[in-house]
Amino acid sequence: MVTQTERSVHELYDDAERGDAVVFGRRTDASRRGFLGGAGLTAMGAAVGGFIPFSQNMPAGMFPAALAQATPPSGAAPAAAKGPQILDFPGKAKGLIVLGDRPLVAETPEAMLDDDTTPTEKFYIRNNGQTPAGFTEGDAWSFKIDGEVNRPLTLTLGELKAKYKPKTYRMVLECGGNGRSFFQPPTRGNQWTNGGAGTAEWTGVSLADVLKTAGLKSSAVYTGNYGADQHLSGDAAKDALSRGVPIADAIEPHALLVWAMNGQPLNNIHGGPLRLVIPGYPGSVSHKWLKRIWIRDKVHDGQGMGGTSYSTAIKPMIPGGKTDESNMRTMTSMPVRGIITNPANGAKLPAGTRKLALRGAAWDGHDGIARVDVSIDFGATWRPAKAAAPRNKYDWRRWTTEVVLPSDGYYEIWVRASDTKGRAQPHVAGGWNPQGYGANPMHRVAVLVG
Ligand SMILES: Nc1nc2c(c(=O)[nH]1)N[C@H]1C(S)=C(S)[C@@H](COP(=O)(O)O)O[C@H]1N2
Ligand SMILES: [Mo]
Repeated sequence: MVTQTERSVHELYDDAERGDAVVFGRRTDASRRGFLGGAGLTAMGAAVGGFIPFSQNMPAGMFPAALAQATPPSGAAPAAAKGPQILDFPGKAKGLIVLGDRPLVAETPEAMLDDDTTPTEKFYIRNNGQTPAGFTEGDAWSFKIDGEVNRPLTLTLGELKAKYKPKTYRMVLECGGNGRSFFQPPTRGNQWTNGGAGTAEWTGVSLADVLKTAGLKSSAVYTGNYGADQHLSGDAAKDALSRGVPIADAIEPHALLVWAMNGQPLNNIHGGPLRLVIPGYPGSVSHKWLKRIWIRDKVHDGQGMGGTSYSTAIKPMIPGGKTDESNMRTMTSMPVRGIITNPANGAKLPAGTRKLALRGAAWDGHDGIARVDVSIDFGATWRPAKAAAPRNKYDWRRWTTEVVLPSDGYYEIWVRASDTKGRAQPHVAGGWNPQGYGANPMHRVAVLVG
């Protein structure tokens, strides 16, 4: 049983400055402006395990990366002693972290997202309902399209493969709650760090081509997507999840009906025999074990639509404050995010190491990555990383660079990605909302030299 992961270290403190005071002792007024001196600095150095060359830039109220991630998510709670639970699942690599086992949810630590294309064995898992035991229909698997169409269709996977032109795109799939653990105060739900995302080669056909056969009526507004998985309660009258997208996004050519992942038949846990991949959106619209697409004449109102589900606040709300549902808007695009995939947080390097090669990835929902910058001095100075071109729209951009460390000591490598609209990752998670969507603070890794 996994019970400990609904909390984060930040829950220990009602505000970050008080957190600093508790952990590192009281800081002077000057420290609030960013300078950490005297006893505080000594304590901080001891806590992170070494001299801090750029300590004068260290922001008050921000947990050192070494402590934020080395501390089990539940902080001082008794369950912390157990530490994170490593996933043990057929076909999955050792090292994925279980965030929940009923339903099964597991994330990929940033350092395991170091491949150009995320191998299936390292790809995160997010289920909302019961995990199906596995389907044996193969190409006989069928699904239907009905509702606001001229010719309702039932198609088998075999017919899909035979009648439509297959495409392969490398695209990010990312859970809407990715980054949730960075919100303060914490919000309920799976406490993802940055690993509720992966980038695979998806093979299938454009949903647009199939919708053309069905013939969309002018009344078609939205899709309502359904999978074959059962609600957690086992109640057959309830859907595990039924979300949808506006028609314009359903007929975007990259929105695919997918039967292969990374060149292999789509496995059961990722939705095989057939799933949707609708890029740019929270992953929850990309239904696995696809059985039905109901074309609606209004915004779909299935399980996981409306209220605070997959919704962010229109006008900023007080973190932890009361929710006004009329101030909530369904998320239609994932925010910009950059991660460092090498070195791993907490890496210890030999004394005298001066040159450090960095690698990572950056992606966003729909606009594309414009630049990736890194800092080794707590954000005082930044330098651009080299970002590889995406293979196609909705691909991530792998980035690399090398930094020079002036001496031994404790460093934090920070990465900040910016999208083509000029939006960059914030220092801390902003836009607090009741269910914790869209947190994308800069990723930081702690590195100890010597
Ligand atoms: N049928 C069905 N499809 C689903 C889900 C689900 O619970 N049931 N979860 C969704 C969510 S919330 C995400 S983030 C992605 C995760 O896909 P993955 O498990 O292949 O990584 O699948 C989506 N598709
Ligand atoms: Mo998700």
